[in-house]
Amino acid sequence: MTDLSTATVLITGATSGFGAASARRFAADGARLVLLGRRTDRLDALKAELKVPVHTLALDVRDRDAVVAAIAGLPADFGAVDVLVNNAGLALGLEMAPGTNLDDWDAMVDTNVKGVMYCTRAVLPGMVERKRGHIINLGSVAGTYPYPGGNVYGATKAFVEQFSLNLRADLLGTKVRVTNLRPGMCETEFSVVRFKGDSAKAGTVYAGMKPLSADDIAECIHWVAALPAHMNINSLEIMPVDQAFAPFSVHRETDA
Ligand code: NDP
Ligand code: 8X3
Repeated sequence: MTDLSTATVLITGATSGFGAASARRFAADGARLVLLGRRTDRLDALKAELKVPVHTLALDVRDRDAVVAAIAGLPADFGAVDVLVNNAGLALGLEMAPGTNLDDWDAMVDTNVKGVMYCTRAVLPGMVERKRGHIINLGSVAGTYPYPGGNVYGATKAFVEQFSLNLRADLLGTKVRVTNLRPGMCETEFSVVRFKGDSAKAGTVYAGMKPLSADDIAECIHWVAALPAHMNINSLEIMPVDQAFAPFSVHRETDA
C-alpha cells in the first residue's frame, strides 16, 4: 500500500462535506494537509482540530491568479504535494434549462471546470518532477446519467470524467495517478447550496432514504490514494443502495 503518513495532501473545498471528512481521514494517517476553501473560520477550526501539520489557503478556486500564486508559494514543508483532491464544487439550481439563471451556469463552469483545471495545472509539474503524485477528482453520477434540471451541473461533471481520462493519457510514464470518483446522493451541504440556503427543501432530497455520508466518500478517496503505487483506479461510481436509474422518459401528446 502507499504510505500516506508521510504524504502531503491538498484538499480543495475542505470547509464542508467530502473535503472536511477527507481532511479528517488523511489526518488519521498522519498526513500533512493543505486545506483550501473560502470560509476562513472553518479552515481555522479544522486546523485547530487536526493533530497534524496543516497549512490553510483561504481562496476562491475560480481566481486563476490566486490559485497559481498560492500553490507556487506554499511553504517548503507543504510544497511537495503528493495527493490533490479536486473537490471544491457546487450545483446551483434545479430549473429546466430555458428558465435557468446564466450567472448560476457561469458559477458552476468557473468552479467545477476551471477551478479543477487551475489546481491541477498548478501541482502537475512538481508531481511529474518527483515521479509521484495522485490527482483525485470529484465527478458525479450526474456526469454520466442525465436528469431533469441537471443541465450544466451534469455537463461540468462530464468534463471532469473526460479531463481525468485525458490526464491519464498525458501522464503515462510519469507515475502520476489520476482518479475520478463519481458519487451519487450524499447528504452534505450540497443540496442546501443548490437550493440557495433553503434547508427544508434540501432535506426533502434525502427524505425516506439512506444517502451516502461524507465519511463514506472520504473512505473511498482515502482508499484509492492508499492503493499500491502501480494501481490506478480510473473512475469509480458509488451510489447509496436506495438510489438507482430511471427509465427513458417518453412524451406523448394527449390528443394523438
Ligand atoms: P459541500 O457543499 O458540503 O462542500 C463543497 C465545498 O466546496 C465547500 O468546502 C466549499 O467551501 C467548496 N467550494 C465551493 N465553491 C468554491 C470556490 N469557488 N472556491 C473554493 N472552494 C469552493 O458539498 P459536497 O462535499 O457534497 O461536494 C463536494 C464535491 O463533490 C463537489 O464537487 C460536488 O459537486 C461533488 N459531489 C457531491 C455529491 C453529493 O451528493 N453531495 C455527489 C457527487 C459529487 P467554501 O464555501 O468555504 O469555499
Ligand atoms: C451530486 C449528485 O445526483 O444530486 O453530484 O446530481 S446528484
